[in-house]
Amino acid sequence: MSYVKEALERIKARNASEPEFIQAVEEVFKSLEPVIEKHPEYVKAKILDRIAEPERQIIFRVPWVDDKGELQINRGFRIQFNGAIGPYKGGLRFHPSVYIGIIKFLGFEQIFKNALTGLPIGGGKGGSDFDPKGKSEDEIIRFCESFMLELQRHIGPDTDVPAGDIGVGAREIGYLYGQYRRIRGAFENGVITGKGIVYGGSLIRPEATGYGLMYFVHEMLNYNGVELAGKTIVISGSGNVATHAAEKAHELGAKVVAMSDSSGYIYDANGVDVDAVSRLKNVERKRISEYLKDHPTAEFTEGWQGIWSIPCDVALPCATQNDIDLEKAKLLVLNGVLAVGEGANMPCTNEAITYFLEKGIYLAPAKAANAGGVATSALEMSQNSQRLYWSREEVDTKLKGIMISIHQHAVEAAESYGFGYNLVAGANIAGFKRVADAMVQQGKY
Ligand code: NDP
Ligand code: 2IT
Repeated sequence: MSYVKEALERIKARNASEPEFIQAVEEVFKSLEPVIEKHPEYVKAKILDRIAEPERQIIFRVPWVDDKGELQINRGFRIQFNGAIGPYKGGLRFHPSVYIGIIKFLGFEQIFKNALTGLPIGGGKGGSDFDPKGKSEDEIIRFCESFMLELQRHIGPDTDVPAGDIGVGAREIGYLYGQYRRIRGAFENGVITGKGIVYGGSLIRPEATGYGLMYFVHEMLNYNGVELAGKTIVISGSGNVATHAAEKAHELGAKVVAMSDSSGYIYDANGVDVDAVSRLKNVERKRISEYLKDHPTAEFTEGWQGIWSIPCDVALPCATQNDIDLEKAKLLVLNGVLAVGEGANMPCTNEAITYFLEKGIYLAPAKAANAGGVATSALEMSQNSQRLYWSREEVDTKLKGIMISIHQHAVEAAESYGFGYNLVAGANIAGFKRVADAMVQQGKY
């Protein structure tokens, strides 16, 4: 048996109760056979066994008092997965589905994504099973303060730098940083990214994941001689990533006809009014069905899973993991989809990915296509270290350059290991090699 297969068997046996983590590992390892064959030093260093075992996992109690005066207990997580190329870096997810397997899959993906940006950031992830939905502002503050009271002892601008993810946006980052600053008694704002502009956030960071996704998809299509302008797009989700991807898609001349939240999806043949969705979901915190109040010709369908039955040229899953399975992938292909851009982390199952690749669909894999968010977080860290602010244009130009260079590196890595134009394999290989080389050069840890 090859070293890749042997290591995978060991990792599966050790993490049997974490299916999402195993899925993420299998997806990466699938691309690595020819790399391991060419690099015996990786086998000698047991690099696959090491890379799939987090350097450190922290699980903690988060007690907080709700508005009725009742004590609530949530579970907090931070996984410092790999620090070989920089301080641990990755978001915090607050969602009731969070458990160790979700944080591990996200942290594992983050290692390679961060390496692909070319910036000095290691892989980490954290979060809680806390559900922000329906909570009052005071409850959110009390939860964030309690969460940070414990987390603060494990993070710092040069050790581990969190940011947002599902359920954690600028509001939560503000409360988390406020508590960190109060405990430390110092203005170390490089400790967290996605901050408000007035206290050290970077311009373009809120938009970066969605914009970066569109820069990547545009580059992928352009490289293959296909125009993005004029294409019909379906986007799942209506949070940070989805709304900024939709905004940039319209700017680039494409038409977004459908978006969703966890309750259902809207279809608007005139093109979705992105400002309206963004206000509804991210400011008023309402359900997406309310879109119909001001857009009476649009349609709402209950249930978020049906969105992929809408015919489109480009599908952008920007909500959560395992959104597109084999069945939905078949439906999309049947309806003529040309390209899929993964804005969320692991939104396609491994069977769906294989199917899209077999059918010649251009597939922009998450760890490359959504890397613009964390890349701009690293740019925020640079500005904080310099105690300077860069202009909107400067950050946006850097972001665009990073997305184009990730595409180029993925193309080259895939070609040099015999995969042809396969960005899934290319992103896995390019990200993996940077981290593996750093690990080998640093000894046996
Ligand atoms: P948000 O919390 O802003 O938005 C999440 C969106 O997905 C909401 O519209 C939510 O609906 C919807 N959703 C539908 N089903 C689910 C489900 N089962 N679980 C959770 N959400 C669901 O998150 P982001 O936009 O920040 O993140 C979206 C995806 O992008 C995630 O996979 C995240 O890991 C990834 N990502 C985020 C980055 C960032 O910078 N924020 C960077 C790179 C990747 P509802 O409102 O009904 O809950
Ligand atoms: O999945 C991701 O890359 C993020 N949630 C962003 C992480 C970050 O540190 O900006």
